[in-house]
Amino acid sequence: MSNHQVRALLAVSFLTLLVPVAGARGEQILLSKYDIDDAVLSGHGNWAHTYSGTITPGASFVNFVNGRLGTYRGGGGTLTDGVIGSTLQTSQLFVTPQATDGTVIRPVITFFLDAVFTLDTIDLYGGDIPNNGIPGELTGVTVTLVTPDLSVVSHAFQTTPFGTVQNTLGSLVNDRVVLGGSPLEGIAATRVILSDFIGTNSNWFSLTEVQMFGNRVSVTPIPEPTSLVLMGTGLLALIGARPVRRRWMGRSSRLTLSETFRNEPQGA
Ligand SMILES: [Ca+2]
Repeated sequence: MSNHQVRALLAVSFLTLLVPVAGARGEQILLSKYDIDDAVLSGHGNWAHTYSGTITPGASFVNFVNGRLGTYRGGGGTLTDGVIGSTLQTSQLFVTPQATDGTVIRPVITFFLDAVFTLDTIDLYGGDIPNNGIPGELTGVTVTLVTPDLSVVSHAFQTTPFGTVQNTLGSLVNDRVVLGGSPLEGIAATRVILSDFIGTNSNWFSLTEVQMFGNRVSVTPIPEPTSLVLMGTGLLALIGARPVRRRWMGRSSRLTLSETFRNEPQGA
């Protein structure tokens, strides 16, 4: 074996060491709170859920029975309480893409992470309700990662059923999103947005718990514009009236975030 071949072999071996083990899962990420656009208020179709944040009721609709949309902000509840529900009263019912009266309904759920993470897995638990056909019918979802500097990266995923409980249609009631090998692999995020849910029974799907796994990333916090303005004021006082370079002006991706979604998520 020539020296060149040895060097190439060593390089390949080193790279192999750097590649994460397939299927390896990082730590479970604490989801401190979540917002929802186009939630269906608790009680529709006798399904119930809890939410601790503010709930702003929206349009009424008819989807076989009466229902009402709501905008949820700044709280936690059924989706992150650590309980895998086994009843209609412990799993949140969603409607998409539209109700039977034609009302367009596009749920968007924004999860706020307690730190910066790269994600490897998102588990969507539908509810261990074997005598119902709604949990587990999801087949796809779009995942959007919001980075610490508020740029966004999205990818549409097909989900993989997992677990042991089947619904009345024979589908496993849980669905998994694997980010490894996707364009979202290795991207550091502070928020995770789920939207464009595909796969329903009639036009319903359900979630009783959402769990995310990944690796904690160490980053230098980026000052918010307000603190930069304050810092700029202090600098101006120190150095007179010389203009201060406003490096945050380059963060045009902030526009992308609010343009992508109708309401920019609040909080962290
Ligand atoms: Ca739960």
